[in-house]
Amino acid sequence: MRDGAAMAYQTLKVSTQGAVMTVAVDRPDALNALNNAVWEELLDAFAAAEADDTIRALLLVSASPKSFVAGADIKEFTALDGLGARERSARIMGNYDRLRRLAKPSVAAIEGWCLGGGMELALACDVRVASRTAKFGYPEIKLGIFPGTGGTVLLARLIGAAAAREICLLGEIIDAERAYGLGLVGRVVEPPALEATGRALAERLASFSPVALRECKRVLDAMLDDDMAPHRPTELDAYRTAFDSEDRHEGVAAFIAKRAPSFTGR
Ligand code: CO8
Repeated sequence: MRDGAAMAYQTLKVSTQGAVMTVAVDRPDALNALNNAVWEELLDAFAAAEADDTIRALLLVSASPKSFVAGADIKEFTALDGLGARERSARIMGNYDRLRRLAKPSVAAIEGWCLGGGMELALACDVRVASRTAKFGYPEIKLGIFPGTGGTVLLARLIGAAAAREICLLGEIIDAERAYGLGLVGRVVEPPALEATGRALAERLASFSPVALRECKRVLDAMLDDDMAPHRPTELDAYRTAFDSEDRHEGVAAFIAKRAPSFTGR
C-alpha cells in the first residue's frame, strides 16, 4: 500500500505509514462499540494487512481520547436469542483468533474506554500500551451476561485465574495503573506520549525479521489455542444460557433506558 494512503471504510479510520498499518474504530456516537459493520470492516482491514508484503506491523489506536472501544454494540443484542448469541459469539471468537494469529505483529495503543469486547480486541494484540487515563474492564456482568466470546478463558491465561475472576465477576472499571499491575498492559504513558510510543513499538516490531516474528507468534498461539480449545464449547453453551435468561433482557433494557437493572435469577 502507498505510504500515507488511507483506505476508505464507513466505521474505521485506516492508514499506512512506512511498514505500519494504523487502524481505529470510528463510531464516536457509540463510544466506538463493535457492531456487525465494524467487524466486517475490521476483518477486511486485517486481511489487507496480511496480504500486503509492505506492511509488517499493525497498530490499533483510539479514534478519539474518549474511547478505544466500549465493547460490543449492546443495542444489537435486543434482536438476539440464546441460539443466535451462541452463533454470533462463535463467529466473534474466530475474529479475535484471526487478529491474534495474524502472521504480522500487532500493537494496541489504548486511550479512554477499553471495555468488554474492546478489551478482548486489545487482548488479541501482541503488545499493549495505555494512556494513564485509559479505563479497562469487563462490565458484561451488569448486563446479565459475561465475556463469553473467548474473553473469559483468554484473560485467565494472560493474567492468571484469580485476577481474571475478579475482573469477570465484579465487572469493575479499573484504571491504567491497576491494569499495568495486573499485566493487562505492558506499559503506561502520559496521554501526549501515547501515539508516539505506540508507533515506536509498531516500528520496532516492523524492523525485525518477519519470518522470526511469524514463527514466534505461531508457537505462542499454539500454546494459547491448546489451552483455550477444550473450554470453548462450555463457554458458548454458558453464553447461550445467560443470553436466554430474563436477567439478560432486563440488563440490556436497563442499559438502553439508562437505569440500574434489577436481577431476579430467572
Ligand atoms: N453499545 C452500544 N452503545 C453504547 C455502548 C455499547 N457498548 N457504550 C456506549 N454506548 C452509547 C450510549 O448508549 C450513548 O448513546 P446515546 O447518546 O444514544 O444515549 C453513547 O454511547 C455515549 O455513552 P454514555 O452516555 O453512556 O457515556 P458515559 O460517558 O456516560 O458512559 C460508559 C460511558 C461507562 C462506557 C457507558 O457508555 C457504558 O457503560 N457503556 C457500555 C459498556 C459495556 O457494557 N460494554 C460491554 C458490552 S457487551 C460486550 O462487549 C460483550 C461482547 C460479546 C458480544 C457477543 C454477542 C453475541
